[in-house]
Amino acid sequence: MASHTTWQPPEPDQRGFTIERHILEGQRSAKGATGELTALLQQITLCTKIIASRVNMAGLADHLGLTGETNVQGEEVQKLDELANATLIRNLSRGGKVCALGSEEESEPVLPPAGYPTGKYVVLFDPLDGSSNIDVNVSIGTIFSIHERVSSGTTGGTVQDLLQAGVKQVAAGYVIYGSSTMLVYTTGQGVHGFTLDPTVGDFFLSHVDIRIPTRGKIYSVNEGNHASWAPGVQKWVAHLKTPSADKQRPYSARYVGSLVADFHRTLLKGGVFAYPADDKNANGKLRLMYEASPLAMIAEQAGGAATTGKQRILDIQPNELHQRVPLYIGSKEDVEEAVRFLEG
Ligand code: AFP
Repeated sequence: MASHTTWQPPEPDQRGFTIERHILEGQRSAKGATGELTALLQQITLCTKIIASRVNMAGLADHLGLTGETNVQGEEVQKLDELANATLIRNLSRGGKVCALGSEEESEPVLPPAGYPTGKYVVLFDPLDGSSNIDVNVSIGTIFSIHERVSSGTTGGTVQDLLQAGVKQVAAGYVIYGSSTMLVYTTGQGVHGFTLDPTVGDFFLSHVDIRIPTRGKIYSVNEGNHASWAPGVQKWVAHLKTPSADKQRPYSARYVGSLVADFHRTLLKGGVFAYPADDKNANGKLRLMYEASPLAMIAEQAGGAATTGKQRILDIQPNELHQRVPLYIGSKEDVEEAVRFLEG
């Protein structure tokens, strides 16, 4: 029987670690570290704290909106999306640690403005994933992925710096703006989760070395698309719903419609999230660089797996910034089982 306990309370000596302290400890144990990645992660953390505070206010304004103050409807949601994007771009492009940025909201790479220093990293991000959920107060998130630049030179980077396979990521993470705000990240040394204490304004270590169960009991997929899935996908989902003698099935269905929220639950409880290809979206809906690849690094670092059904997500060499991929991600055994059904 698979264990469903995925994280332990912090060791006594780690209790009370702020995220800054945790990042610095990681730097101390990394041979040859210059502190640049540490500084970049700190810049990203600051951005997400700013976004978290705006997201929380949007919820409040939406609530007030019911009494006649309609300032957080449609247009405002759009503003929040833009605000998250602008916050990340403004802070990271001027912070001296990147040579280029890629945003789900921008068609082209964003370079540091003239006169600002460049650094050896690139960051790709989805500033506010699941943003259509803002107006109904459902969890949303920010996802980020960090690579080292591959182009030579000390000025702005190129699109080739952004178009790297996920296996080359040096760090990846996400922030979920939910019932509490949590930041989960990896630099390739396990996956760690921090909870924002809004009264202090800082993230504190709450989930040490998260391990995803090898098998779960939850599947997460938009079943409204059932009719346009390939037969293998339909058979797989039907299988998950069919009771088994060992009581492992039927699985429970959970689908928020915010990838960060669905992934976060999958990471902690196990199971599988999928956004398959379908008749409308031949390559699925989710973006490789801003969604699939960073979450795949986290899943693998936690002992899970991520695939398109045919290929490991982290092995895909992207050929365009906004490339889409089918995604099956979560507990190793659940993902492997999905692949067996897809292969027929
Ligand atoms: P929005 O940012 O437009 O809400 O899209 C969210 C998302 O990219 C991802 O977070 C969800 O997993 C997925 O789309 C949901 O898509 P469906 O609404 O087609 O199920």
